[in-house]
Amino acid sequence: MFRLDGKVALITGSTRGLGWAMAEAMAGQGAHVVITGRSTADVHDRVTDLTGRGLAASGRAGDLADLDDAIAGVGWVADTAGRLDILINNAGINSRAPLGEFDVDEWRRVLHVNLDVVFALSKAAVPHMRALGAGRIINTASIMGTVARPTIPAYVSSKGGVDALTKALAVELAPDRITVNAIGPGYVATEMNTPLVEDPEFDAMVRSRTPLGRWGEPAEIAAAAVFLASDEAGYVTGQKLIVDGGMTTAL
Ligand code: GCO
Repeated sequence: MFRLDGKVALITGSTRGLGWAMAEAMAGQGAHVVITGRSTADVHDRVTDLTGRGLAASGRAGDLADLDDAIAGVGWVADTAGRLDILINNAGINSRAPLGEFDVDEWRRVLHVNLDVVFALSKAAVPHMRALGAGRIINTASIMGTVARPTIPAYVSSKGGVDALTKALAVELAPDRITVNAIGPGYVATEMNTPLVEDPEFDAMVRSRTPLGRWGEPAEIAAAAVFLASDEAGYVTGQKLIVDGGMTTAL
């Protein structure tokens, strides 16, 4: 079960953090994974790491701020890998500041990467998936959007938008047998969260507010992505699979 042999998976933001964990896991399940990120060197190193283990991988560097290039990248994957079965809209950024210091330009930057890009790449991927008669779109959402905390208004709003977009695309693309789902990570020890992990008070808050009493591991989020990408998840669509150690369940 949960094999991905013969599938091509494009994973945005996959040179590190959750995206890299997803790439490793999905390549390990037989997929050809396409690594993307801003650093040409990092993309090359990650592809070499996977192919060195006998796994199928290729890569393309690019900055999602350049939407036209990002959209072109979707076509590049289908052209070079021969097909596109799975799109994981994982790339995301966070920005943290008290509201009075939170500029509209920063708001727009976060919303662009975390939401505009998800819409644009999903739209670009659909024709390639329709040609195959099926597809998987998986969005890295968050527990934010379900819940919120101070100082991250753009992140919370963008991830709430991802939740809504996931539902909108799920109902529109179901006739094409393209499922659209989201993964809602809780607090995972990734590079984006390093400032939080290294803050003793925040670390203690996460551990005390999480029934399982610890931060999540990237591999635990990757396992959810493998499931949602698999044939076995063919009847799951429009959902957000929250992987948070029970945090949003507990009072
Ligand atoms: C923060 C964190 C969170 C986590 C995660 C929770 O500033 O509170 O960055 O947003 O990264 O997204 O799901």
